[in-house]
Amino acid sequence: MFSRDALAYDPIPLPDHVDLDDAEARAAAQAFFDVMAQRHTVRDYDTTPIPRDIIETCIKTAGRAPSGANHQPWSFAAISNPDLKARIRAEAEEEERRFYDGGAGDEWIKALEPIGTNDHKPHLTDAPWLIVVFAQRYGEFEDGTRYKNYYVPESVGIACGFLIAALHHAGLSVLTHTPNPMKFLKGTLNRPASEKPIMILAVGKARADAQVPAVAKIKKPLEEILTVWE
Ligand code: IYR
Repeated sequence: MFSRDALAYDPIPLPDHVDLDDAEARAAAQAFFDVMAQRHTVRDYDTTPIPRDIIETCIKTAGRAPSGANHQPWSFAAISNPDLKARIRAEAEEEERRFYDGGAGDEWIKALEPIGTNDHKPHLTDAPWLIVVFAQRYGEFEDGTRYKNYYVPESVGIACGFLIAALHHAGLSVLTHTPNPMKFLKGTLNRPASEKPIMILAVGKARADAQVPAVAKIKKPLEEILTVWE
């Protein structure tokens, strides 16, 4: 997407300038907190299809994340095809069996106990969409020569945050799933050598009888996550 010619700095006036007064900003901050505080990681999905355009708009939002040198080092695969979802589930479960059968080590398995996870991943076929996020370790010009990307994990992490927030805002539930290792996704989804799978998001509506682990409601209080110097 980048051309080697368009490298000059060309400042333009800030588009979409926002100027809220303090009261408006306070109300907006609180309203967004209230929305995001209702986000829960969900493993029990309703199989009802979700229209593709909603997923596309949320991925466009992810694409508005800031990134190192604006290189946007991410790509997304959105999968509703039942056969492909089944294949990804089978491959992920195979990795997870190894993980839970000892690959993870005792400390990791103990840390996961209150979350209640195991190698059974029905959400990967129940959820109407899987979104696989890839990081581009380097970019390529049209002639095939490579350019470096910068702050790739940070940039892709921010894009994932935007995506999860966008999906939640659209009334959809998400599970961030990271089979370990997940290299198989590269072959299954036919990605170029530059791309590394980062996570699978299972996306859809939570089932009416969906459950979450009680421990998920325990969030660190502000005093524990913030220090202020005024
Ligand atoms: N990938 C495994 C294990 C797992 C690891 C962490 I860290 C979690 O927060 C949850 C699960 C799995 O998906 O079961």
